[in-house]
Amino acid sequence: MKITAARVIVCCPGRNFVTLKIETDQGLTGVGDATLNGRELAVASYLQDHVLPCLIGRDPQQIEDIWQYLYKGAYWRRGPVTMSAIAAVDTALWDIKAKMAGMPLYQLLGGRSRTGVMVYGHATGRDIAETVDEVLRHREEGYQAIRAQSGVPGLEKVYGVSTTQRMYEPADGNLPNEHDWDSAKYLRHTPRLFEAVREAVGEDIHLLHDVHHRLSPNEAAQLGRSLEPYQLFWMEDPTPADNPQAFRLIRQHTTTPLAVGEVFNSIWDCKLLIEEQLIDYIRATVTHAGGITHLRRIADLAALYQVRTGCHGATDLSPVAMGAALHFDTWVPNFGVQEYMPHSAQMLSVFPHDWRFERGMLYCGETPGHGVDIDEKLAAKYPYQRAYLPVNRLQRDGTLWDW
Ligand code: EZ4
Ligand code: CO
Repeated sequence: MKITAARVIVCCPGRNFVTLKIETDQGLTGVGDATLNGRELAVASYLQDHVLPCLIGRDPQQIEDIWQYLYKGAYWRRGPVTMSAIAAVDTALWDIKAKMAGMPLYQLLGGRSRTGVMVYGHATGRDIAETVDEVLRHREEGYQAIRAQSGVPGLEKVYGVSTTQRMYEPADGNLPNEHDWDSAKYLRHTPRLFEAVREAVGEDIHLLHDVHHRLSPNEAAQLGRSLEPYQLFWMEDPTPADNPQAFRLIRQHTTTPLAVGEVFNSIWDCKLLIEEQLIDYIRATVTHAGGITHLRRIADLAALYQVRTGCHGATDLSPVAMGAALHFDTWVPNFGVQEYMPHSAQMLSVFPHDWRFERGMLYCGETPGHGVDIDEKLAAKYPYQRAYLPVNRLQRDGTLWDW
């Protein structure tokens, strides 16, 4: 069996997606997601100019060898661009292999560990009252786990809170927008938010919160402590994990569970955090951490230390990534939760898929492969539009801050 063609499709049905499609001499095709929010064309070029020429003629069944070839063979290992490109190839190859076997991907991985995938939704509001309403609305829709974010008094724009609409799109500017930040205001406000949310929603709903890398380790420890009465499912990205040792300090001071890893690309980013049991959930996902082949390795390492998975699932992970993630989640023994930020109808229309949402759960389908394809004709109607994630500056003096 041979790979006969491979194409990179960049489209913008409401947001940018980079998709790889691989064709074989036996008529089977596979797709993989390579979207790197705000840096899409770098991955498209990496694939198009440097990876695809090496794929033509190879046996698509050799998933492991192709993974090693692209990872070790480049000499320049890791990094988001490289690992997203490898992920797209890997996901497309698993799609092909599962189609060859006539099985949904989760069967090929080892079979079903659960009936469905618990997801958490995003409840955001400009103030506490709006966030409480959104949390209650999610509960009505059947969500068992809900992430709560709200505007902070005195700050104009903060992470995850749109001033104009209910949903937010992380990459919201044709040039980077600027947000403002003040850790003291945020630290005062957030326990009040969770006091109100917990009071309104009762004890049975899992509550999550994303700090988005903005606190120092000591501030993160303070926040974790102040949130303990509200029994969070997790506190996400409390401080940048560039220095994983920083989590020792947070861990010593709070029992609020910690989740990290949406910007991780490799098992090496996860190693110390997992081995020292400094986190409870690892958020690496298929697209940015080297595909199914590498994510499985991360999950197996995590399982040794009772760390569970919590795959990133914002809208910049395409419906293809969601399909692959759901097969992974259905199989992985140490599953925790899956993030779910619904795509728009327009985005979904470009990616025919068989996964479905029902009352707080996502279910992968039974179609052979990962169950997601791309409608290339429709994709061609939505050309790439430059879009950036915002940057974050301290309100006090404009110092560029973590986003
Ligand atoms: O900011 O996916 O938990 N989810 C998140 C996301 C990220 C975006 C970045 O592209 O933090 O909203
Ligand atoms: Co996050």
